[in-house]
Amino acid sequence: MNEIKGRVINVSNRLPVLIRRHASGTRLERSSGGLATALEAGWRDQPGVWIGWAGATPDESIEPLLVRAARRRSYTLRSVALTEEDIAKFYSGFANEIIWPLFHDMPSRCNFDPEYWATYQNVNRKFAAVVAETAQEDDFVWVHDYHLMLTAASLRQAGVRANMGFFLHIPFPSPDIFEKLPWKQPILKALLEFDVIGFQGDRDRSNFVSCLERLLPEVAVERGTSHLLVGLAGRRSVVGTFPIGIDFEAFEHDAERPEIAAHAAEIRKRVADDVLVLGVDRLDYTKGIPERLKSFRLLLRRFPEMRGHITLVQVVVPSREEIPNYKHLRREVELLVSQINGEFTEPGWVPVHYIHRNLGREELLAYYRAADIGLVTPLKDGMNLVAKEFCAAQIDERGVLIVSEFAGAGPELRSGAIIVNPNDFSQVAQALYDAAHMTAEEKRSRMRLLRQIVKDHNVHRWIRSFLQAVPSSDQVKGGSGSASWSELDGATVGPPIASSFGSVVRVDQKMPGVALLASALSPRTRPRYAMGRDAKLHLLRSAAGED
Ligand code: ADQ
Repeated sequence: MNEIKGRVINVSNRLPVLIRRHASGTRLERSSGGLATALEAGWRDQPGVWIGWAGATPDESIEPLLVRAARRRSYTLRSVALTEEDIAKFYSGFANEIIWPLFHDMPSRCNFDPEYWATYQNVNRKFAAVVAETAQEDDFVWVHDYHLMLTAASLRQAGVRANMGFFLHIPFPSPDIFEKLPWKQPILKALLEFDVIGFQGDRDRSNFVSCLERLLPEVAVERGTSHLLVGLAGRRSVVGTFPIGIDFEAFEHDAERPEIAAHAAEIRKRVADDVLVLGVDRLDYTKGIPERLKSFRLLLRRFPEMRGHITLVQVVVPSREEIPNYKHLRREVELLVSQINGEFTEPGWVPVHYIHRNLGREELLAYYRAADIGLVTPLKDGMNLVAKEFCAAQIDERGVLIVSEFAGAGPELRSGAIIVNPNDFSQVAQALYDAAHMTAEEKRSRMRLLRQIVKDHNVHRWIRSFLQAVPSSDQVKGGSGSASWSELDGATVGPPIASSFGSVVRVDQKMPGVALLASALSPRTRPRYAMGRDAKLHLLRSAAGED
């Protein structure tokens, strides 16, 4: 990260802290959700600025609270003032009633209200105004997620010259879905104002490029084997794949603490010898919670011998409760839980334990440690960090991970996890049955492999690889002496290229799009993974290189 000459300015809809007003006064809380969890962990000890909404309508009490929160951090916090109307039409409206469902392939859930679009543009300008006040030319402005797709365009108009990157934490849809968006061209054009555009997976990146080719035929796309280079109206953007990770070491370290072990033992005592299946999600219709419950019900109907011997603990954190789709979901989930419990409960055994609240980190880790099966079955998900957290906390290597093929984590973890289609209840029920009957040896080899993958592809590597993809200003703006596109791409064919930060960038062959920083002085063995039919860990080959 020290390759960036100036500071990194993170910009996201929410700050990592949230100001909540209660009858008794104003309180600081941690923001929930995957983006805040990952970025907070990755950004610990890094200097810079984090710009975002503080979660409350602005007044004079906000600034002192943010100064206090920044004292325990290495970066400063700057808030963007949003009105209640902004929150309703930009956050709940455009971001979460249009982009969120559309990008998760659920267009029938969209509410294409034109007023939302006007507010979305306006709020993106508000964010850009705070960034413009803060950013200097040497800084790197890193904008996160679908709430802020227009900020680079506003910043360019305001004459800001800093390099800018954008990372989409959620999936990018195929052209047939994306083109339903009434504002598709302006959004694509605005995204191309960023110097680097990053996606969670290759499927997302390829969907984005297909949308460009269909909707903006004047765009030139050069395909390398790693990043793509996209040009429009004299500007060039690097387009890459950067799968997000977690702070593995921190999860592992905390999971080892004696009080977590004691708490996990307490949870296990409550379920006796039952197989403990764990689901942990924000209460969101993309996470496939009703489908998961139906699969569990099918398991109990199809395999009566499992009754009394398997328990599902489903933890949900309340989310976006002001949006109608989410209110209905809560009712649907709670009805299903009570139907399943009504159908199967016996003296001493309740099949589904339902927890509707935000768990503290200790409690969450204790559940991860206590569980025999992590059941992560979103209908569509950019990555899904719960799958990775579960593996990191499985220090006893006892657990089995079942993960959806439609989560970004699916392709990444397929060599050690059981991969399922969450819409195929029968397949999920069978996967649960198989996981419950897996030998201890197979579980251990699978979990060891998963933990190695999650450890290697951690959040620090994610940040490094994104920042290494940032081209120099000359390269992007195409000034005299600028690099050719194939040089910018860092293609695997031909010699390695010098990155803008004076390092040498190569491409990770296993995860195209992830750039590796090669250093002749500090070679490190990087294992390649594959799970054989006998579920033993095989190290296929090693490659020298430092990420
Ligand atoms: P999210 O949709 O929020 O993130 P996810 O990646 O699973 O989804 O992260 C959820 C986070 O919330 C996890 O860190 C988890 O521990 C925490 N969490 C969930 N339920 C909880 C509970 N009841 N109590 C406490 N904590 C809970 C978005 C995208 C994802 C992408 C991330 C990061 O939708 O696809 O992986 O950003 O890029």
